[in-house]
Amino acid sequence: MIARLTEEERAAALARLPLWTAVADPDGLSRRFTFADFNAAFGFMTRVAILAEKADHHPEWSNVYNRVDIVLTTHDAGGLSQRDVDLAQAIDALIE
Ligand code: HBI
Repeated sequence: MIARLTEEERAAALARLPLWTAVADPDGLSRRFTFADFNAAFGFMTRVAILAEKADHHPEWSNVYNRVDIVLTTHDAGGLSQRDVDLAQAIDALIE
């Protein structure tokens, strides 16, 4: 059973994820990615999809042309869990 992060754990996680924003409903993390064009955006989504499958943890996301909005929340925990933090860090590593 995966647990929601405590307030202290959330604060520590957010400090390490400065490009992500805490959101409510769902309780999670959000980040907007903007690329040169659709092709680049979709290529990014493909790489995130591979990460998500490997982690068995999947984003809630939308794509409009060169923009990808990602929300990470853990359905099994009913909110923000360590799996979201881990996936956010892995996604950030794709971009750096
Ligand atoms: N992805 N975001 C998210 N939250 C989950 O709870 C989740 C998931 N991907 C797969 C998954 N859970 C499986 O563990 C369950 O569907 C069995």
